[in-house]
Parts: sequence; C-alpha cells; structure tokens
Amino acid sequence: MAKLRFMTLERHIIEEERKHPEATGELSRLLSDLSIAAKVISLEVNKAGLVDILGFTGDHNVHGESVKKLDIYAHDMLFRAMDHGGHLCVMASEEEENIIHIPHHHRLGKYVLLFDPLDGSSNIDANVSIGTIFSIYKRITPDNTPGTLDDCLQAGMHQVAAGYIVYGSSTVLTYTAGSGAHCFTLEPSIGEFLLSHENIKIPSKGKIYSINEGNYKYWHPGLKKYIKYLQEEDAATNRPYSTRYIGSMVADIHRTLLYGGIFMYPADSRNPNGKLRLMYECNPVAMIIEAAGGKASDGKKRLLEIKPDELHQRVPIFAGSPEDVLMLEEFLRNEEE
Ligand code: P6P
Repeated sequence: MAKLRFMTLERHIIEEERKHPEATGELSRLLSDLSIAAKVISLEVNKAGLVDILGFTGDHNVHGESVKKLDIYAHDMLFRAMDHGGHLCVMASEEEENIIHIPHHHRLGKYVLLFDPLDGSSNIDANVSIGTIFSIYKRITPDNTPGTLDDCLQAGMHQVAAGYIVYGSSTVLTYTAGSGAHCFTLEPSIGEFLLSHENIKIPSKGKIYSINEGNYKYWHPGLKKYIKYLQEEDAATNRPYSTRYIGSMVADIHRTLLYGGIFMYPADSRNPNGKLRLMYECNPVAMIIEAAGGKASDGKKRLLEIKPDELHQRVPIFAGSPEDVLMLEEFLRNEEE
C-alpha cells in the first residue's frame, strides 16, 4: 500500500481548494473552523465516561463549570465556533426546531451549514462510538441578507461539502468537497487531524449488511426477502453475509465506507419515513458514500435527488456498495406493495 503523505486536514483542504480556480478560500476556512469545534467536542466526549469515575458532580465539574448534556454541549460548541467566521448566512441543527440566524454583528457569508451535533449520544454511557455530521451548501438567496429556510431546504445533490466526525477509539474526520472522500485521524499530542485514508473507494460489493433486525416484523415484504437472501449459503455470491449493527449511524456508515456492504434504516409499518433525518444525517453521508463510488437510495431513487419539504424530515436510507444497493432496490421493486 502506497505510503500516505504526511498531510494535515488544513493542508489538504487548501490543496482541494486550489483545484477550483474560482475558490475564495471561504469554504476552506469554514471547514477549518469545523475541525476546531470537532477537536473540542472530542475532548469532552472522551472525558464524558469519566464524569462518574473522577468524582465530577455531573452538574458542576471541578472548575465550577456546569456540565451540560453532551449533545447540547456539542451544539453550543459548533454554534460558537461557526457563528462569527463570516462564512455563513444561516445554520440549522438537529437540536433546534427552527433555522439559526447568524448574529447581526457578524458579516453574512455565502454558505449554509446544517449539522447533527452529536448523533447517537444515547450510546455514550456504553462507550459506543458517536459522531457529528455536517452538510454545507451555497446560499441561494441574495448576498448580504439574512439566510432563510429556503437556503437550507436544498436537495442533497447541491451540497458543496459534507462530512462526519466519529468519536471512537480514535477521532476520525471524514469529508468530501466534491472530489473524493478522505479520512483524517486526530493526533491528540499535536492537536492535528492527519490524513489516514485518501480518495477512499468503497468495494463495489460487500459481505456485511447493517440493519436493526429487531424491526423485522414491521418491514416491507421485499426487504424481508432481501435479508433472507443475504442469509442463504452460496459461495459464488459470498453468502451468507455477516451482520454488523452498532446502532450509531456514523460508526455503521464509517465501517460500510471502509469495508463495503450496505447500511439500512428503512421505512416500516410503524415509521413510514424511517427514523433518520434527511438534511443533516442522510444527505451528508450520502455525499460521502457517492464520493467513494457507492450509492445511497431511499429504496426507490437516489437519495441526493430528494427535494426537502421540512428541516427535520425523516427519510429511509440504504447506503453502501453500489451492487448491494442496486440489488436491494430490485428486491423492493419486485415486491411493490
Ligand atoms: P435504532 C442513534 O440514536 C440513531 O439516531 C442513529 O445514529 C442510528 O443509526 C439509529 O438512531 C439507531 O436507531 O432504532 O436502531 O436504535
């Protein structure tokens, strides 16, 4: 395997920017600001498990600072890191019902940021990997005016950049700005994200499927048939597949990106649109998966083509190796209800 260049995230972002002569550097600075927030959140997430061990009150730590719920903390950290950079005209967060305006005394930028500050945070007590997911668009309303909901409600194919940070055994930031998907691992001793995977290519077909099988009885008949197909024995088609389900989207997606296979959070008879959110969970991971040569579907069509109606709308997601996603779509089509 070719030796990776010693490359920091900042350096990589600048090199990516140079591929676009029209680039002003604003997106680079935006991504760099995001990575700073990620470092601070990583510090807090990694300390979280210690709250009960080191005698922190759980309400106030030894510095007398109030200890917030981690997802609120992550939301606040992202807002404070991003609200004054002058790159954004509006933000939206999983933690806020409405759009988040940029404070009036800060210059209005040309970008829009949507984020899930800490997805999977209910898993933190079990030391399961959790993550931050972000999605970036260019504004579509006139410059130098406050950003609006219209700036946020754009189809995922219009994203200019997207990514996630997995806070696990190490902290890994994965992003795409339209040319390839790249991973950077945080080296805490120098506080830098260092390139660990460049231009990731997802296997065209995998051997792992990832879904919460506890919902089996509520599934679409075509999905039931697809999962049973994967469980049959056939060496020629690498079956049976293995099943892996962490229950933390960023971790399940990250494994799918690196190892191949298919991640699924389907609609079912109880949740007609599934569980995961389109704007700040499914669209960004779909852009990453496609940048690595994979596919992301709502079961019928390309997920990034969905025109959103609401900020927090849910959508079914099937994402991963292209051959696996295409086969899933065929099973659903053949059993159209
Ligand atoms: P379930 C975590 O709560 C989350 O939002 C995603 O990270 C994850 O993929 C999904 O929900 C897990 O949901 O219903 O399988 O527990």
